[in-house]
Amino acid sequence: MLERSDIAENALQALHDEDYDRPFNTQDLNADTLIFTGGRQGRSLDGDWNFCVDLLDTGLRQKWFAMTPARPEDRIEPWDYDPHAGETVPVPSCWQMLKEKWYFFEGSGWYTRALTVAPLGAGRRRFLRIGAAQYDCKVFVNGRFLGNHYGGSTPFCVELTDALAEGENHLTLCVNNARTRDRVPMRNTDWFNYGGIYREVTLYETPTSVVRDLFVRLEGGQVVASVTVDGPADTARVEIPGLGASVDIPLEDGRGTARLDARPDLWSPATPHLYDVTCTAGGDRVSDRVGFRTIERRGTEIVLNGRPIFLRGISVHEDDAATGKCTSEADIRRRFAHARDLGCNFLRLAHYPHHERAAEIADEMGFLLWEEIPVYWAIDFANPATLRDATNQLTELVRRDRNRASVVIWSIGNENPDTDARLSFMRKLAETARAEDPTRLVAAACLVNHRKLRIEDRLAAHIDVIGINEYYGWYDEDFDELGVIGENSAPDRPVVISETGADGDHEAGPESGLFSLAYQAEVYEKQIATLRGLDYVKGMSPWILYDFRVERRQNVFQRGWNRKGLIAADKTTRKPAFDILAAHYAERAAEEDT
Ligand code: GCB
Repeated sequence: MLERSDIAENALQALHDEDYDRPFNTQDLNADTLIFTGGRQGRSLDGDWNFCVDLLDTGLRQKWFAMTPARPEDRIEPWDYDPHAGETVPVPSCWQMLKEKWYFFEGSGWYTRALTVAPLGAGRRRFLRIGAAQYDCKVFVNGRFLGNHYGGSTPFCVELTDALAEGENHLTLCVNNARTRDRVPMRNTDWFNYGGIYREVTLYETPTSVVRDLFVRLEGGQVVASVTVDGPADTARVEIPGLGASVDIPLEDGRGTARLDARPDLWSPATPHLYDVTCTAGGDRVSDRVGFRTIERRGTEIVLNGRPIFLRGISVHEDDAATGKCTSEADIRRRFAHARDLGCNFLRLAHYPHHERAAEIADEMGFLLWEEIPVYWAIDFANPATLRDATNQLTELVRRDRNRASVVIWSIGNENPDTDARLSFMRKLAETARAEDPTRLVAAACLVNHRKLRIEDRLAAHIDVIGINEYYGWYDEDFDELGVIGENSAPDRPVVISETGADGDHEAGPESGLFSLAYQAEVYEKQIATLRGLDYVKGMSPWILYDFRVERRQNVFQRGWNRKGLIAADKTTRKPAFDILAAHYAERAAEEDT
């Protein structure tokens, strides 16, 4: 083999080096490198990108990212993929949804596009923001490695100030969706492992001082704003014109917090008041629409703006038959419209951070939200690298959405085994959630102790709301045990039934019994009747609004789908259980009004 250029410095080494990816697994694009983007005018980089799947990671081994555009006849060495030529795919998208042969593909996907920019003025900076890429994303510009992000559902930013030259540049993203034991989630999930850049990609230009973070909230009865600025600014000004309020915040090491003298009308599902907030610092300017409300736990009550509330909820995945995990404004609005038809005031956005538009729309429409990170099932709790990844995903989610009044609960895990390692891991996550945001409740979806038939989980002492996933009438056949659990348990804090339900196949399901629509409806009826008698149950989010795609469900009724939806995967066909839950929520809502 000849050695002709420095791309693959040594072609044989590229074949033999099994540490080829180590330099690129830096995880240095994380919560601390985010910039605040509310109110910024960005340049969309969505659209067609060159694309290639790469099962063997040949691209990292051979350094495809370092290839420059050339005509085939001008190249001096053979190549296995030309990132500047070949087929294109739309961004955002999930590759599974684009070609049948990519349906089960798990590995690296290479995205490349040209990016032409004007000269950057003196004292200006550029940042690239990727809304989400599943799961590991490595960023290269003009052949240079600029950073790596782990976590499939949170945004990340990379500074391009020094990396882009005037004129044409080449941006390459290597996105890898391989499931591994140490990740968050780990290898086994009950939702589909999509891959790709499936949320928006945007280029922002800022002054030297850039607002990295803005957190505005009601705390201790006062409106409080915290700002983080990267750059020479020594004060930040926060204004809420609708309240005639403003404050100059002195910055120390780029950070500052101050109170505003303001009396906002409170945000609630019935009165979703929002206020424009602007923040200026060193020539940079960002803005947001913020609602103000309180949420707390008092004994076994969940208390919104001083009044106990029952969460009439539904769980929802970000999944679509045609686009996978790639969503749209219309898709999100349809989800909320269906939730409204059900009579919900609450949604559980399972099991990972959904698109940020969801919480913005919930703010406008007046829904309460449970947001979650994918600490799901048997995460590698003893592994510090896994904790680091989970902590970063949680921090990115909280920083992205902590100005959203709709978000009332940060959920740090789902159905994890009650081990010492898990308890230590989850306590640290609860601490992170509270340190980043002391104004919301922390929850986790726990399991009931089936042996002792009661709600019992050591994590409960460290969270505010105990989520309980229980499937009496489905996975647990003896329905009567649910009543026994109810009697045996005396939790000292609110319980939300974060999941319950049953599969019902609307196309091929039998007339009766498991997988029939009739059986699904019966489970809902029985669940509602039993849960109604449990005083400490302060909400429910049954599983789930729509049927969703998943690899591990392959019986004749499932056919690759979890069929517990109240509505089928077409997002149109309602199953009978939908009306049963809607009738229950109508009753509950009427009781609250009286
Ligand atoms: C659960 C999980 C959820 C599953 C669901 C089911 O307990 O939390 O992710 O999809 O059950 O349908 O089994």
